[in-house]
Amino acid sequence: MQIKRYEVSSIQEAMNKIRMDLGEEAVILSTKRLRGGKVPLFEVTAARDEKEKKVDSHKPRETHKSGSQRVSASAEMDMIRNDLMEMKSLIRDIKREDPIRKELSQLREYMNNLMNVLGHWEKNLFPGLPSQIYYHLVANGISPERAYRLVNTIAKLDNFEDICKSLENTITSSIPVTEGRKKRGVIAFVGPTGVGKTTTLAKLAARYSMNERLSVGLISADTYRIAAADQLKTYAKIMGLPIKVVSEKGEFKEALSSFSDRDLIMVDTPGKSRKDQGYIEKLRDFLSVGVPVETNLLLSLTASRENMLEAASRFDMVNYDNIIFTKVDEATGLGSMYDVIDEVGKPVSYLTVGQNVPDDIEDANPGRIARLIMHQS
Ligand SMILES: Nc1nc2c(ncn2[C@@H]2O[C@H](COP(=O)(O)OP(=O)(O)OP(=O)(O)O)[C@@H](O)[C@H]2O)c(=O)[nH]1
Ligand SMILES: [Mg+2]
Repeated sequence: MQIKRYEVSSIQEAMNKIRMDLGEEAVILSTKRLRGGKVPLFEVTAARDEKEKKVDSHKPRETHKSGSQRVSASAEMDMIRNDLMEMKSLIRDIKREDPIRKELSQLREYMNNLMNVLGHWEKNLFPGLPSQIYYHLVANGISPERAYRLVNTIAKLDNFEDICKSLENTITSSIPVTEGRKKRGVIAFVGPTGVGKTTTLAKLAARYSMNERLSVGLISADTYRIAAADQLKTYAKIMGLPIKVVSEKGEFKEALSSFSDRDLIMVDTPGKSRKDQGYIEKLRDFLSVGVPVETNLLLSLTASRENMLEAASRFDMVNYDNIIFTKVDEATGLGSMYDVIDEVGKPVSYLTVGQNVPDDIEDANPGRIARLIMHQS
């Protein structure tokens, strides 16, 4: 075996040198980013197996050519994988201090997906058209496991568009949505910080009170942060709706009975960090007031799939009835909705699609959700 080491400023430069020195049969043994220096520098080690070359040279020309292409493709794959590893470790290093943690974790998840795709690619799980569909689904944010499962359900069709259409129908029939909008009673909005609870409540309050002419009362239980309730108070004032601010369960019960003449009572709850021990238990206890409370869990699609799944499982304890996906307009990788819906099994009640109150909200519709999952729009 002939082994050579190169110091290069780009992976492409390494590939060119390796091809020239060692030929197409060469394989990459390792790539390493050298630290220090003003320009990026990589150390690439490549090798060529002399024995294999001799044997190959006796094979017919055509076979030898396709063998070389395969080795070269696998060498490039090694390069890509090493690059991704390198990027992942760099991200891990800076993640500890960096304020843009969320974006980095999304980037890391994206790279994990890529790694998975490369893994499946190498194993050649789906040759031909199904593999294109598989990459399409994973690139859209569906987890590799669920993409694999979906690809296994596809009918024997022979073009990409037809297969996508058929998968879209399969997904449409698997999306549960809330049947019949609530016109009376108590509706609460729960979820992680900043997902859009207060804004979504305001959009729906406007819709119910103005379009459907229902009498609506608002309750803000968000007294954790200074002036947190002011946001909802402002909306209430604009819409001419009564509002009560409550900080504990007794006050909440009183507020509910003072609104007993109202068709609909909408309750805003505070978002709290997941590090806040006991918060979900307190929330569950707070919402157990002896009257049915329809609870909506809000999940922002700008969060990673893992974050959404983690939040869905954390809020399980409050036994929420519906999911509202927020920030459709800002998110990429909307396929992650498929994982959440499939995992959680609760109906989706609304999608929110922007910051404008009251317009940027839509009733959940299975066909629309399936299109977002498959085509992102
Ligand atoms: N792009 C976009 N932004 C949204 C959407 N819904 C809410 N927002 C924005 O998200 C930010 C947070 O919204 P809030 O309604 O305050 O979120 P919250 O869940 O009540 O936040 P906390 O009470 O702090 O936990 C605001 O800037 C909203 O305008 C949406 O559908 N799309
Ligand atoms: Mg809020």
